[in-house]
Amino acid sequence: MSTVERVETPPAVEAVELIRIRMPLVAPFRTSFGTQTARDALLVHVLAGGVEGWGECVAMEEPLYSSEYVDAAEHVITAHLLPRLWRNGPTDAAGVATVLEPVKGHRMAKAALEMAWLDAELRAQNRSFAQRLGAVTDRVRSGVSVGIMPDVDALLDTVQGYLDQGYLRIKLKIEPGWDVEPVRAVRQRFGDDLLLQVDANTAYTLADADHLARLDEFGLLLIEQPLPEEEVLAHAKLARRVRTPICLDESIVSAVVAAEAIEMGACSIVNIKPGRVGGYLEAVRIHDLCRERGVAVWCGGMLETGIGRAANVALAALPGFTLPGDTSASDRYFAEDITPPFVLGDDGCLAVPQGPGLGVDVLRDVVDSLATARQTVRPR
Ligand code: SMG
Ligand code: MG
Repeated sequence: MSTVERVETPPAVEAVELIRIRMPLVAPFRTSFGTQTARDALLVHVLAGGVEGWGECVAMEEPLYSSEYVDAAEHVITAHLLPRLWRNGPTDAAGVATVLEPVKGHRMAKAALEMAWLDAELRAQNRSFAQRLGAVTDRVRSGVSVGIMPDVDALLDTVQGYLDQGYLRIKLKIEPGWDVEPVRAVRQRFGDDLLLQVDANTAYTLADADHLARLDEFGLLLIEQPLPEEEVLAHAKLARRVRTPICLDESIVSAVVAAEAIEMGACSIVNIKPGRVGGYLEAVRIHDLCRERGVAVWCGGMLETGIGRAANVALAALPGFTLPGDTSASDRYFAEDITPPFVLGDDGCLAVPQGPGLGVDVLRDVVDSLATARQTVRPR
């Protein structure tokens, strides 16, 4: 069982710096809900008794992946979450979620704070995220998520490029009108051994079940989140009409929902994203319950900077993460990252950071050069 324990004396956080950065993506990334050309990320930098901690909020610029978006996350952090944490007095990282529990939703905002608290606490204890979360390996297998392309030729070129780099699994973004044909083309070109899966980001309805069943002939690892977030039961009905395993992403917002979705038969695989579920400690709980039930999990991605990537890679080193994740190398996203870059090894893996806390140095000059706004919040 993974360790989610408390410390004796939590460091008192005396200031929280909220930094917004804008990082251009190396290529536009199109999904069923829109096209992104830059990552507008919110960083949380806490100072606590001589140690610092970093967190990253994965909310996007617009509320299109889910209801959260970065301006709202920053607002709820300053207006509601930090005031509760200050009022409570020193809180260890495992207590952050409990203190913030009365505030409904806003899981990505809560997760960013818990992450920064965890980083500070672990740096003070000279322990790594990997140790704290329960990692059992020091390298994690990397897949890559491939956006919707203008045409099939462009898609095949892009997939070829990623395979040449050594990625071990390809995920194709799909939507109505861009599904069976691109999947067929990739399968035909790269063969049956390619680990291949698709992600619809909620773009279909249960009425599309027969159409989605046409993907069955391509031997996909999974179909990720074909139906809307709230339609968990509909996913269970769909799962009975397609042979390809259903994996849930957007729908799984907590360990409770994960347990119910599995019991309902709505998914046989879970994409774990710590931001979506309120933090790394809840992510570990979902990992644990999936493992108990024999449900495979893999680590999702939200176009994280090196800060979020460091923690994701540590999480993906837990034993239940049996499928390659959307934990790609830094250069898949950015020309310049805000930590030393994560580089894909010859084995198609990323190395799990081993140093204290996140185990990566934040390049403060790069952060400053990308910053679009910042504010410092202190207890009153
Ligand atoms: O970080 O490599 C990444 C992105 C992986 O496809 C990815 N994420 O639904 O799983 C998903 C999407 C959400 C973000 S799309 C902008
Ligand atoms: Mg997804």
